[in-house]
Amino acid sequence: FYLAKEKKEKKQKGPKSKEFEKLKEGLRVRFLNTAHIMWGRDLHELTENEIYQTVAATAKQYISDNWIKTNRTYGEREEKQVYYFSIEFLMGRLLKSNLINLGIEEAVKEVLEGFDLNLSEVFEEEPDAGLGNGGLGRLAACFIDSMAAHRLPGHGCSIRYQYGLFEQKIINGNQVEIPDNWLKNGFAWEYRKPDKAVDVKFGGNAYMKEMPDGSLKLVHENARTVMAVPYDVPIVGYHNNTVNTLRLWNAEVNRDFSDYGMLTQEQMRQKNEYRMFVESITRYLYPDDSTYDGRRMRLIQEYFMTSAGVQSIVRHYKKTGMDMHDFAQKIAIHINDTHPAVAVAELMRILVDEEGFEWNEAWAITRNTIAYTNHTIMPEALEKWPVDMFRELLPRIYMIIDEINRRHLLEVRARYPKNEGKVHALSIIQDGMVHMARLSIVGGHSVNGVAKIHSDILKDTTLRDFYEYNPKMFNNKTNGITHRRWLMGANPELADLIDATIGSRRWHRHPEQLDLLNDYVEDKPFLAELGKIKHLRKEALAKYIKEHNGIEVNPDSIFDIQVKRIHSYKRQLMNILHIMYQYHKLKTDKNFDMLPTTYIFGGKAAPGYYIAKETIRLILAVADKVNNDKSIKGKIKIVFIENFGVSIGEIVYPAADVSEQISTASKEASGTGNMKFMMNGAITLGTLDGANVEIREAVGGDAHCVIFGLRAEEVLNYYATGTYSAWDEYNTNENVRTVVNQLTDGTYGDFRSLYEYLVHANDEFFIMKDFNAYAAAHVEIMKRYQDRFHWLKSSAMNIANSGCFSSDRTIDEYANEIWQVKPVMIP
Ligand code: 4GP
Repeated sequence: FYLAKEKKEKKQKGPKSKEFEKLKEGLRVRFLNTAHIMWGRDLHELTENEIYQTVAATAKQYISDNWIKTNRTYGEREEKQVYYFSIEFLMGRLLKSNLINLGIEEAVKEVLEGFDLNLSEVFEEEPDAGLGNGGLGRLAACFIDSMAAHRLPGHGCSIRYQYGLFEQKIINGNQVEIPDNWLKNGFAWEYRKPDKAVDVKFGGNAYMKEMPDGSLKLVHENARTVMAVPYDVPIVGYHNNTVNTLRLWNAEVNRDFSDYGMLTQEQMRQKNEYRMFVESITRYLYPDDSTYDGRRMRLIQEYFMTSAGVQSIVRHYKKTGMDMHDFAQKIAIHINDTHPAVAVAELMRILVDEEGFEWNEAWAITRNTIAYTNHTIMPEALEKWPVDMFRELLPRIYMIIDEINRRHLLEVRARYPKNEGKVHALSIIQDGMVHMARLSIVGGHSVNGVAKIHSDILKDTTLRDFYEYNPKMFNNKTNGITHRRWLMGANPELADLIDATIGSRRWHRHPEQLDLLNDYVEDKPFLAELGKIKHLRKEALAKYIKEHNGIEVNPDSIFDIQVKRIHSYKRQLMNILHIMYQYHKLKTDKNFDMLPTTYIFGGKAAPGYYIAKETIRLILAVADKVNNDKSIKGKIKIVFIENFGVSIGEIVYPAADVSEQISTASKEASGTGNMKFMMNGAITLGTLDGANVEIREAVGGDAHCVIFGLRAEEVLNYYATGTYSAWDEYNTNENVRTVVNQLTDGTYGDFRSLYEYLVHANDEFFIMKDFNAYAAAHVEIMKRYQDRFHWLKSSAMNIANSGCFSSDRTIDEYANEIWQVKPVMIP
């Protein structure tokens, strides 16, 4: 750190290059002008938020030239384009990453200092664009960052939700959900494009009508038309001139809608109802799926964004003058999980109904255009829609899916004569439901999982029949994270240290070159600096915790962190039960000792997910008791960080010593938090699940991570044979029984539902079964932590071998193996 800091200071003190000074002067002038134009007031009269908006607007001036140039180049050169459809894009804040990508962060910082303004404080004014729940949405955000960084013509398509994922407040020891009104001061990065609006149709009747010449024509009558208006967000490439587009769709009333004029009461009522319907479409991320209407709204959202997206792609494509027959050579559409799976039928609809293609040709184009990624094997997330709901909402789309399925089953029956079992397993429409994963597979040319083990499980179990039917289309693309945000942005001191140590910044563009650090993993001066930086990040998190939770934590204790959505399979419950166990030992066993540890949790529970909310309540109740017990001399501190999201993550990941990745093996498709921790030098304490398997491989085995617990085969075998008995486990495992009993004996309050869930509902995710192994893994962690040299070496090994988990690597694989797109230089 000091090495790096010294170098940086020298750089700062020395005469700056002329170019840098010119850049600063340009920025200064633009900044002042922008402030005057936007607000009509003097700089010193502006609020902090107005300053933020001014800085963002200034940065946009450096972006827009390149945006225009990028679009022009793509069009002129007729380059193949990728569109990444995702119902979530969890972008977080954009100012810092845009400044980093533009290469003007340092200059902006200095210009602001000239006005007595602090850039870090300006960053804090930006609301997180929380248009996602968790892994899937954050992955999409990392992917568009990497596409732009690698000059790939790749764009995002999603929804402009008026309210993002709820804001989590902890009130009286419980999670409370507050609407996330993130747009209240406007979104600085969006550009409304009303001229690019398209119409999306819902409901009505669709049928084929015979024309006088004997041909058949599709008629779709009495549909409700919703206007989809795009809001475009520029996605800035890293130190190149590429600026791609994230297009977010907003639902608005029809062009000819007006509530003026002479209307009868009935007409007024209909208008109001229509307006309410339209405005509800893009209001909330993830409408309440516990009700029929909530689920129906989700399907409306899915078709809304997908139809708008596909229509606008086709429209733009035709405008460039290219031949629709070449569509699949020039366009790739990626569907991020099944939410945009209706793209298959929507593209067919456009090709057949509007462009006059014959079915087979349209089908070939559609299949060659579309590819699908699966993100979870959790059955509740594998989308199925009741036929009745589907047909009523999307009559023409249903007709098309029915026809796709009819033709598909003809092939299936030819392949497997007299095997109705196969027909059942492979049919898109089955038992009154439309199966979206099946539609995605049949209608595309590629299916991938998101980590090796996950892709294997898809082939062997979840999608086995489809794998046997068409093995060639299955592949794996292990997830990644953008190292620009999660290392260079979140941990600049570490980035500086890496630069100074390996004597090169090439890894900024080629993250695989982080492996040059492998030469230094035993270098004592380097390790000493690494240790200091970790301490610095821990102090920063301790300060955040003090300010937000009022809890004093010791930066010299082990920071053991689990941050992610709260879900039974992720087993936050096992984590807190183990802390209860340690506390119990401290209180009752004189021979027991442990290293001081700060256990940090963060994550949101879905509003209707009772067990997850009870888990939060338990964590908070245990924290309350343990943190206030002076007799244990601060050996354990427990912190629940409220409202965990992208921006808070940027403070949390760099501060971890231990990364808790403890899902039941086979359940976590990949995980990406595990990669963020690793890249910042935390040691993984995990099961052999998701990308943990590959993290272990990358760091060279068990010496630099701690693996425990049931393996995926064992878990799947227990499920298949039904031979796990939680009751027996409870009765024979004393450690577990002691703490599980504390759920109901009043030690922390009444947590009967959790007790029942474990003991009588058969502990679905093997918490009790894995408990002893988990406790032993913690003992191992503490043993290793005491050997400072080896601990730091492990930390360095993790950083040095994290390059393959950059989303730049992942995106290159998608580009080469699925999309067939090439980088395009923007002049
Ligand atoms: C998540 C998976 O649970 C996680 O393992 C994976 O890393 C991530 O997708 C990105 O691939 N799934 C979801 C979801 O977020 O909504 O299904």
